[in-house]
Amino acid sequence: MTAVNTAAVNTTCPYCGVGCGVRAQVQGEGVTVSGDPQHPANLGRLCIKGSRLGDTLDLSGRLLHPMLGDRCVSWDQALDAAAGGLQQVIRTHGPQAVAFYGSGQLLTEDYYVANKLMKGFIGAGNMDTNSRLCMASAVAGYKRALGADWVPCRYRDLEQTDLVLLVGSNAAWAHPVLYQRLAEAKRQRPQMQVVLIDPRATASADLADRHLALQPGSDIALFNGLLHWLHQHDALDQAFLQQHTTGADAALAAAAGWDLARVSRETGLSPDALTAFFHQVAQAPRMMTLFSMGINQSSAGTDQVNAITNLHLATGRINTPGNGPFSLTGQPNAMGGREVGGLANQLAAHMGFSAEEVDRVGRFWGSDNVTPGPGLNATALFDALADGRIKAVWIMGTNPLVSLPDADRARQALAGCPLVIVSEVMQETDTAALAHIRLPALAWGEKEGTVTNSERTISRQRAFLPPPGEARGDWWIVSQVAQRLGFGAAFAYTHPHQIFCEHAALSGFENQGQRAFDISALATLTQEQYQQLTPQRWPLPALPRQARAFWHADDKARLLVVQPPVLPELTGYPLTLNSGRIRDQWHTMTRTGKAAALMRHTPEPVCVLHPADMADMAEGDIVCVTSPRGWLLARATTDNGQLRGSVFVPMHWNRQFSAQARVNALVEARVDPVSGQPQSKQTPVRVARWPAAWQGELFLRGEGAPPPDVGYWSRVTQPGVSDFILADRTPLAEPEAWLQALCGGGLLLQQAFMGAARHLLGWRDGELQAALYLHPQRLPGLDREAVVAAFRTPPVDAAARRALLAGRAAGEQAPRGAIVCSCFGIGELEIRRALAGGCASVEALGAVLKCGTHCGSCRPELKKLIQQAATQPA
Ligand SMILES: Nc1nc2c(c(=O)[nH]1)N[C@H]1C(S)=C(S)[C@@H](COP(=O)(O)OP(=O)(O)OC[C@H]3O[C@@H](n4cnc5c(=O)[nH]c(N)nc54)[C@H](O)[C@@H]3O)O[C@H]1N2
Ligand SMILES: Nc1nc2c(c(=O)[nH]1)N[C@H]1C(S)=C(S)[C@@H](COP(=O)(O)OP(=O)(O)OC[C@H]3O[C@@H](n4cnc5c(=O)[nH]c(N)nc54)[C@H](O)[C@@H]3O)O[C@H]1N2
Ligand code: SF4
Ligand SMILES: [Mo]
Repeated sequence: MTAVNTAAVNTTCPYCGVGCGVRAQVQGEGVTVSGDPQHPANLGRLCIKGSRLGDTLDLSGRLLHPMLGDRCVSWDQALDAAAGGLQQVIRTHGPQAVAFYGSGQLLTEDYYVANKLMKGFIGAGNMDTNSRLCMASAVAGYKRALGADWVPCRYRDLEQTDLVLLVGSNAAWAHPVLYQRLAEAKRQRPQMQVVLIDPRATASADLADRHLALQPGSDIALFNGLLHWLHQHDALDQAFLQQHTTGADAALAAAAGWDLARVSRETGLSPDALTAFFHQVAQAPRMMTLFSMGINQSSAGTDQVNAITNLHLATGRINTPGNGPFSLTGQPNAMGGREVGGLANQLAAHMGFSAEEVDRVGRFWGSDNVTPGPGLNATALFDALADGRIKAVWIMGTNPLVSLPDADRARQALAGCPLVIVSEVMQETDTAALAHIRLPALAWGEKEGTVTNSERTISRQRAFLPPPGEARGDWWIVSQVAQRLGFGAAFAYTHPHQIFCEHAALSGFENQGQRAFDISALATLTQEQYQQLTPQRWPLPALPRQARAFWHADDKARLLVVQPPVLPELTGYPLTLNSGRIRDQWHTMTRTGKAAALMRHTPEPVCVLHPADMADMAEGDIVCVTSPRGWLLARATTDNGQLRGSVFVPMHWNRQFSAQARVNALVEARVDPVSGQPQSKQTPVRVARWPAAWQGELFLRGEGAPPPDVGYWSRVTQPGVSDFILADRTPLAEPEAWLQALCGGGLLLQQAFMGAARHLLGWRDGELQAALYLHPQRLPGLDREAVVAAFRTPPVDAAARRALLAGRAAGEQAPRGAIVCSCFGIGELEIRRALAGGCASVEALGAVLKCGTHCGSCRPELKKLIQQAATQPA
């Protein structure tokens, strides 16, 4: 790679909404990445995903040329085709037949241009984003309670609070740098209490003084019960309620139905546990509630958010240091999308669709075609694709055939759409496979623009790599299409700086302190100042404005009457499927799936069950999880921290990485009536053993080999090798012939029968071409890294060949086991040996093995292993 810049460049991490500052430097063929000590979000820290960014920048698999179908074409051809196709649909069927579906991972400048084109010039409201699956309920809840999409907290509040409720958030894995900051704050002030409210004992339980493993979907029961109890115990801030809120009487009257017995019944928590928690809340002088997808992704997500805001308003714990309801943003720029209006029910810059707002935005944009009303949100948009109302869709920076609920139906809907345009960085994704036109976008490290993190801080993403192939910034692509649609004058941008300044100006346009989002002070930045922009927290109005506590017209916040979700109960589907993140993968794996180091923690899709729910299944079995909508295959693993009756499956696996493991094939598109956000966390399912006739692992020389035709496969990323975990229901009759056929024949085979297992190595010209390890019932316990290394450096002596045939490393080297610490590649078995050798703390393990001493994300797992070693001595 050639650098555009060999000096260290300050940029922002493209993963989670913590929004860490990153310093990237091109050195030789690689890029070194470190935390930016000056950035207020992370003060130099990075988690494992951030530290491994350098591993995800290679160009393998990248979409580098515009494509029509499978043909590479010039930009002119592709842009003409996109614009011509859109124009034809608009002429024949009207603007309502067109939709854009974007992403919280686009840059603010990208979104702004797409939103302006769709809502301002094409003239329909159908511009939504994957934030609908993520932040929509938080946005709706904040708007209802506070009058604006206004996050009333910042990270440094964590150092000033007394009680932190982590609700539906596994921050240890999903917002790791923030979690480490919380851990540090607790080390400094051990009296600060942390309560985890999550059906599962996740890695975040590590920090918790109390874990409330409530029944899925029972958060409103808990918060209503708490509100009622505080009211009865005279622990509300009556003065604050009087002065700053309305709606308290109705909310308290509704909560009064939630006595301890009822709350206990609904949540599954004992009355003692509940009262202890209620006392804890009553006594804390300052309190923060950090919430994320366990709250938002519900058919009552908005009410759940408002159950939390009710609590903070009723106790006056908001708008002061160390207090407040804090929505942890998922994606790096979900907040930026909300600022530009990237949801179908927003127009732009925190404005909606009143006649006055439509007129104002129209005058600002110089368009008399601004959509007069909202458009279709994500699930409605796919409904409209299914029934043919939408005839052209442009998908940018999201992979909906993996991430949308009812994903198989979404696939059918997209397959039937006459014009599908996909802007992507990768050539093959589940969604891109159905595109008529694929447009190559610049990726992180190549693109320029801004993002806004969870605490409203706007930071620059900067390029340090040259544009590869013909890839272009998303803003450029959209502007080019807009110009071809005849809107040239409004889209004559040549640099993201111009877009940012226009966006900043719109935020202040006729604002007069009425709209929370105002960054008009940045509207006059020069290009040089934009290039040098340091992190800035909004609001940043050009004209001084009066500070406001809340954004409703009467300056008061609202308490709301909230109702728990109704969870579907279906005969034959006794378990609740919960889905979410694992530590080292990001969403649909298009980036993290490239890094072998990030695959070692969880190399294949898992289904986590409580031991009591295993029925006739055993740890390590392949299981089939079935809902009324669809099914998936994953490896069963048991965890005592899993709530009985509930199973957890990661959201990440997709058709590029596994045969049948998309969790959203099972999830029904039930949405919150206020926010339109789907209920991704509670799906009725059953789980049964998938009767594999054999299991095995196959290694083939060269990356990117197609998966073999078997019922279960899962791809494990490795350097230079295609590594598949396999299983099938029909026996593999002739493994030798099968392996020969996979490699085009001519292999010199070496094989061994190891008990019930059968191992085969295939050689050609002294080089290892293939390795196959088969077992009748279970996955052979291999040292994957040792096998992969043998493809690079063949074993030199007989002992080493024997070790390879056995699937082990040569010599005395003991196996490492599953990787726990990804930073230093330290495995579970190594850690267990160190524990047996006398290490008794995370610090001692760190001193001996280095594990847990870099990003800290594995520290909860280290503690768990220490506890296990203490309770079950070897
Ligand atoms: N490693 C990693 N980090 C990420 C991402 C990633 O893909 N990988 N994605 C980013 C994005 S976009 C997002 S949105 C965030 C999400 O961050 P989180 O919301 O923290 O992550 P999830 O794993 O989706 O879900 C959080 C927790 O909600 C719990 N939960 C499920 N049902 C309920 C319930 O009824 N009540 C309560 N109280 N809890 C429940 C789950 O058990 C789970 O532990 O992560 C961001 N960070
Ligand atoms: N069941 C279940 N479903 C869920 C969730 C869950 O917890 N459970 N979580 C939901 C949440 S919170 C989220 S945020 C979504 C995430 O779901 P998605 O948005 O579908 O996931 P990503 O893999 O992040 O998709 C981003 C795509 O954009 C591409 N890309 C990356 N950078 C760029 C760029 O600069 N430009 C362009 N044009 N493309 C780019 C990537 O290659 C990738 O294909 O999933 C949601 N779905
Ligand atoms: S915490 Fe989030 S923003 Fe920070 S380095 Fe990790 S993934 Fe990136
Ligand atoms: Mo998200």
